[in-house]
Amino acid sequence: MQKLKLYGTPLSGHVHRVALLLRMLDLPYEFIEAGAEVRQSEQFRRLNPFGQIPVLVDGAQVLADSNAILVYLVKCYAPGSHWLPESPFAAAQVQEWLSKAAGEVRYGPASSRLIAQFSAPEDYQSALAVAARFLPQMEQHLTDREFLATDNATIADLACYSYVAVAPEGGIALTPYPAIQRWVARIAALPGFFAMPTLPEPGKR
Ligand SMILES: N[C@@H](CCC(=O)N[C@@H](CS)C(=O)NCC(=O)O)C(=O)O
Repeated sequence: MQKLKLYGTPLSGHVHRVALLLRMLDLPYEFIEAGAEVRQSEQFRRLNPFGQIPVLVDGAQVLADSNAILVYLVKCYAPGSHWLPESPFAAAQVQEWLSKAAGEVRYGPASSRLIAQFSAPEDYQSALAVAARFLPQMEQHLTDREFLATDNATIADLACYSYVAVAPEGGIALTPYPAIQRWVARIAALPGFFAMPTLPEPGKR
């Protein structure tokens, strides 16, 4: 039995970012499929009262929220590593992009994919507008940088990666953003990387 248990579904970018870090840190874990029915169960609500995935169970510790889990994993299993630098400035840069992952990425590219692929009751025009403001800023930021927060890959890159990489599945092309595309390829070349299962782009079914 694995010590680390990850509750999730393979198509969730929030789950994927955690699974990516687990694999990149070479940490064995048990993946427990937690679809809508499981998430509504009393047993799952005891793990996360918000009823959301991912949830990570590490022995007696139960953690929810993907970005919080990323911080926890580095602090426990790779402290002082490039994934989450200690210096105040670098740590703040990482936090800035973790916030963008939970803000602009969630309500832009992730929302458009949720609507296009899973008919989520969210506003498609609003999601496109958020993405149309955010992606050019991200493109500009990456024009002369390899990674988002420091010279090395950090948890901020993983947090932003999953939903930005699959933006076309929500009807948002990445072709206008060559620096983002190069960054996507850079993350995909990191040891331990694995891709999310792909979904057909809207209009290409
Ligand atoms: N802030 C949370 C958001 C997680 C989230 O939205 N998970 C989705 C799947 S991608 C979920 O569980 N949705 C079900 C629900 O909200 O009821 C995180 O970063 O983990």
